[in-house]
Formats: sequence, structure tokens, C-alpha cells
Amino acid sequence: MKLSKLSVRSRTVLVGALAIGGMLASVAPAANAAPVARATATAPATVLAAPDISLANVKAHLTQFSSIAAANGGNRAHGRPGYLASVNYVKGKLDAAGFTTSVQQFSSGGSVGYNLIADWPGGDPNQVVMAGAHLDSVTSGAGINDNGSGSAAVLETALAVSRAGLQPTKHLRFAWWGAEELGLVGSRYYTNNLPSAERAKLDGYLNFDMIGSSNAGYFVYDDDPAIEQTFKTYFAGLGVPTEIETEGDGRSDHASFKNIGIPVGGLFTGAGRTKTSAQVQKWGGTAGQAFDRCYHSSCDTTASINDTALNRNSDAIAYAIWELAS
Ligand code: DTR
Ligand code: ZN
Ligand code: ZN
Repeated sequence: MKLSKLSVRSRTVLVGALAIGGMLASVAPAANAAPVARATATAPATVLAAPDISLANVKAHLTQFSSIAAANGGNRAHGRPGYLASVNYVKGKLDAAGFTTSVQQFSSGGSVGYNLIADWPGGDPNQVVMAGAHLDSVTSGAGINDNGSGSAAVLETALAVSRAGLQPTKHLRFAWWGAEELGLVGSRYYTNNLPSAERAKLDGYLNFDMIGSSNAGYFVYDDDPAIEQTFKTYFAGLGVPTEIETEGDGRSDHASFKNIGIPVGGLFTGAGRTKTSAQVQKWGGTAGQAFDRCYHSSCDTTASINDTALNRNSDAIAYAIWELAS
């Protein structure tokens, strides 16, 4: 079901049904799904390793976002047609993959905004693991790193869950936020309107905003120790050093969840701050230059993406989802 332009009204659509549904329906594994480990009377289910997330698939989503911006005035900003087209693109992929999707509407600056929520049927409805990314760009450009990168990586991880026919212990929910660039408006609307009984079910929220910066650093949010350790373990396995994220406390959608007491974590490759020589020793790149010299600029295009950083972070997201939901 494609969304068309709607009247400017602030209302919650379907999220109530989403919260009430409880997602108890099980889903038959896809025909080519990897065999799912099952607990037996004597042995607990072993946690299956997360699949590799295809960089090519993630970049194909970025190409779609780029085409959407080009066809809609050059951006995917809140209140502009490029944002709604981005929502419809992501929603179409998720609906086709068996997710239960809902669109939450809100109003900001006189325009209608949209959050896209996708639940993977199954898992304990009282233990929900969420992962999200803001889908809107600024008006100055296509927003491919900020935040097509996070949106595409979370989408491809969700599609990998479907392809694997994953049946995690916990319930998985994915989200793409509107109007983050206006001040976390979409994610704040979601958390402010989440009933307390639903808040209590949230075990954690993972946020991915700018994960393919051209002069990338590898930053891990240090808000929740367990989530932080999950990501650090992954990067240690790659032999990639990480630093704690200090540029953005409160500057992305994880803040909306932290503000209501939900454990949060996430990954970031840097925005306007300058990379130091010491960081170049760890990660390569260019000292004295911004991590993303195209931050909030018209040059935030597919040409500005660091493939290695995007690939590593996409795989880290899958690793964390498989680990934290088992
Ligand atoms: N506020 C984000 C960019 C940003 C800046 N610092 C951080 C730290 C962690 C995540 C994101 C960010 C934006 O412009 O969308
Ligand atoms: Zn931004
Ligand atoms: Zn962002």
C-alpha cells in the first residue's frame, strides 16, 4: 500500500494495533533459509552466526535513495516528496519480505511527517529489541551518508532476518524516523506516544546515523555497557580499534529512547569534526580533515560513501541483532 499525500493532521496511525497485536504469528522460514537451531530437551538452541550483509545490496538501496532525491527536487527532507518516496521504497521492500509494517503520522513545521515501523513476526512480545535510523535528509542534498547509510544498512539487515527465516527469542522491531534533522521530531513523537506498558517491553534501541563517512572513524555509543560491548567485540574480531562516540550525545534518535529510560547503543563514523593524526594511525584517512566533509551539504552523494566503513558497520549491525535478540 503506497502512501499518498495526506491532509496535514497529527495523528497516530496503526501503532496502537502494532502494540496490541503482540506479533504472536510465526513465520515459516523462507524456502532457502538456513536451518534454524532449535532448543531440545537436553540442549539449548545455539545462536546462529549472523550472515554477511551484502555491501552491494546496501549500496543498491543508496542508489535508490539517490534516484528518489534526483526525481524530487534534489532532497529527501521532511515535508518534501522525496521523503515520502523514501518511506514508500523501504516499506515496499519490508512488506514483500513478510514484515508487519505500520506508518505513524505526525506534524512538524506545518508538514506531515512519517515514521515507518516494521515488526518481524514472532519472538517474545514482552522483550523487544529495536534498531532504527532516520530516513530524512536535510534540504541541501540527497543525504546519502546522513542518513541513507544508516537507513540502508538497517533495511538490509531486516531483509537478512527475513531471508534467514530467523526465529529469535526476543521480538525484533525496526524503525525509520522522520524529521530527525528538525530535532529528533519523529522518534520523539514515537517515544512520547508509546504507552508505558509498551515502553516496559523495550529491551534496547540501536541507532545508526552516519555509518559510511568518507574519512571514517569507528565510534561506538557508550550509553549502555552491554550494547557497547557487543559492538566492541565485533570490531575487535575484525582487528579494528574503536573509540567511544562523543560528538553527538543527544544529537540523534537514540536520545529519544534514552530519555524514556531505554538502554541505547549504536555506531557512528563521524560528521563535521576533524580527524586527528592519532586517529589516522588507527583508521587511515586524512588528518586535519572532517570525518565527513559533505556533512549537510549537496555533495553528500553516493560518491562520498566509504565502502569499507559502510560494509563493516552493516555487518556489525547484523552481528548485534543476532546476538541481542537471541
Ligand atoms: N545529528 C546527526 C549527525 C550527528 C552528529 N553527531 C552525531 C553523533 C551520533 C550520531 C549522529 C550524529 C544528523 O545530523 O543527522
Ligand atoms: Zn544530519
Ligand atoms: Zn543524521
